[in-house]
Amino acid sequence: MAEKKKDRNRTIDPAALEVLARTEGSGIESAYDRYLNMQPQCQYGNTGICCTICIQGPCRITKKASKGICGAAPYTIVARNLLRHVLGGTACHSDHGFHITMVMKEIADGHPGDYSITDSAKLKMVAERFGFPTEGRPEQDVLKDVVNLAMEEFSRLDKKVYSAWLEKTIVPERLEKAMECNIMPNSIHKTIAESMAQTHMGMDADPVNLVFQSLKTALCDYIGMHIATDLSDILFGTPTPVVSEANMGVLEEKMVNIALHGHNPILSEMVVKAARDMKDEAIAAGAEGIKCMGICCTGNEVLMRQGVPVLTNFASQELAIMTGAVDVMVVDVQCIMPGIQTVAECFHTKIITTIPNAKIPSSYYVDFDETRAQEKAREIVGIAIDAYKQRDASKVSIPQVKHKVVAGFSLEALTDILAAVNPDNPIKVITDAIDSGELAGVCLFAGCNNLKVIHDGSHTAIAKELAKNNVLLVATGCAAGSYAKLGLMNGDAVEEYAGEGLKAFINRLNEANKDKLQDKLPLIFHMGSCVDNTRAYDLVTALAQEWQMDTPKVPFVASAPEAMSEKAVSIGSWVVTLGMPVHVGVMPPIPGSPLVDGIALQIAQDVYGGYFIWEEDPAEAAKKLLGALQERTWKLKVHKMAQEQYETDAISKTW
Ligand code: NFS
Ligand code: SF4
Repeated sequence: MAEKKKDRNRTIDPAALEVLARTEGSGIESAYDRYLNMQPQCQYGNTGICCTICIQGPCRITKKASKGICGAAPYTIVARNLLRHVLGGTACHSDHGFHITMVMKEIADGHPGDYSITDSAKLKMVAERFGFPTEGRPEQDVLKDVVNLAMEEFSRLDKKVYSAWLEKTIVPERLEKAMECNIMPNSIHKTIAESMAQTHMGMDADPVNLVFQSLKTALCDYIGMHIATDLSDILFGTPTPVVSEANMGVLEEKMVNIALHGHNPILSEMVVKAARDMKDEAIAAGAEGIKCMGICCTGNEVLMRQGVPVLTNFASQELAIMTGAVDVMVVDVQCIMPGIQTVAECFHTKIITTIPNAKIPSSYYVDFDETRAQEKAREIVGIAIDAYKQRDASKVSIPQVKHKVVAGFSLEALTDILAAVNPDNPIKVITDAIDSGELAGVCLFAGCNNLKVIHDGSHTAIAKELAKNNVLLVATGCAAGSYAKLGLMNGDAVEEYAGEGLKAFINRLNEANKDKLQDKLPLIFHMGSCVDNTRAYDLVTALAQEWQMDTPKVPFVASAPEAMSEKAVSIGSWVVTLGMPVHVGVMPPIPGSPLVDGIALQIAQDVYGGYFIWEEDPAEAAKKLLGALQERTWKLKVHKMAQEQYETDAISKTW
């Protein structure tokens, strides 16, 4: 490990490697250089036993100082830091959901601006989920009901009323569990405030209490994300299969290249539209046209709905600029390295920030006012066309690396594909394949890049091993970005990497859908951005409903091989709470307290059925994920046999 950390080429992405090789010694710095400069990283911080909650600190736990100045024990410090991480993630996802809710409110109030309802069927589905009448009512009235409920999900103060978005999207046993443990949230903003207070100096010192509050906060993360996905679908359409391309080879020398980076489709959808409308202006400037391409989750959003190609994922965002071919990188919120501005200054690239709480010094700032969305998007595209004229051809070097991507698998789209095999009960196509042993279960790959491990390396190694062992694979976020870039999201990858069972399963779907699909189904199904992890969890819920059991029995695992952000911590925490084993491929700052570590690894399983697996080695991680699936498929078989033999109705509730 120590040797590896001296190597600047911490990636397996051939496009990233090419850019790194070309810029070696140029003085243009990226995260790959700064990671090396940062070594060795502080072991107190790494294990979670550093506290900076008050300014008597920093307090670090050593042999000589076994407690903080206030007397906080390591378990308090670790648990409190964990809750702060979950809080950061929850606040970010929820703010994203809230932003979309506010745009929807304008539509409901009759001030749609440049936005409109695209997916009436999804609006109906979401409204009916909450019992709002839809038949014969104007769409705007139905939307008003949904938006008012969404707003309450953020702001409700009544202690006796609980989150409807959570209650109505999980199985009843999970709801019971959340109520029983007193972690069922009333609303997002109330819980965030509660947790912030709970982590102040001299507040909660009880690690178990802090961990439960982390889970309650994480459930708010789920609610905020689910709202974000549902409302984005209503606004921009529920994704259906699309064919596109990924990696830096999507940049084109003769086009105005616009990189869309961040998370919220409210902005990126508008820029894509403006770019389509302004082709003539680009031609007048000497280009052949305008090409939009995505980075991180806003890239996933516009890939899923518009087929916009993927430029790169989190760790290599600065390297994309180093190709010299990006004219504008327009960003909204989250996962935007401030380092992009410094790199852009070595080229003609303009960085455009757009959101009041996510600015970068020296960048262009275009205040993205949703009431003038198209006008603002056109302003951004205009800056890109101007920048194109200043492009220095001698600095342009585009790695010729790209792969075909088949994406767009919302749960609705997946259900539609399954329905071609079993129109009466589509989800049974998956449960039957697991029951028969054709599939070994389902794995969701999620999460970021983290240069503590080799960029894209853990993602791909684990996925290939699971595919070989017939696990059905779905992905979101920058994990999906890795697979798209490296050619694992197309039909060829099925031929190359799928085990016999998985291959037979996917080919059966291909065959049944051959008149409908533009291309063959991929090895790994792209379910969207990080907020769309709720799509993957809705799949868990659908499987549990079909088997008529609680989620901890479903042979489903999640893996974040290269987790980095606070959002990854909050997602991992709700996935565990909702019953799934979650592998994390980068050690989180927890082992400084064996007590909190034990809760995450073991006690969580006793209480919730879900638990964490920390494993940095990809081969070991694959074994552990397969083991977790095997345990569940084996138990499922035993329960089913007992059920048939003794004619009991439901599968027992315990796991
Ligand atoms: Ni998710 Fe998406 Fe990527 Fe990680 Fe960041 S972009 S919200 S946090 S780095 S996967
Ligand atoms: Fe130190 Fe306690 Fe302050 Fe933390 S809260 S910095 S442990 S004195």
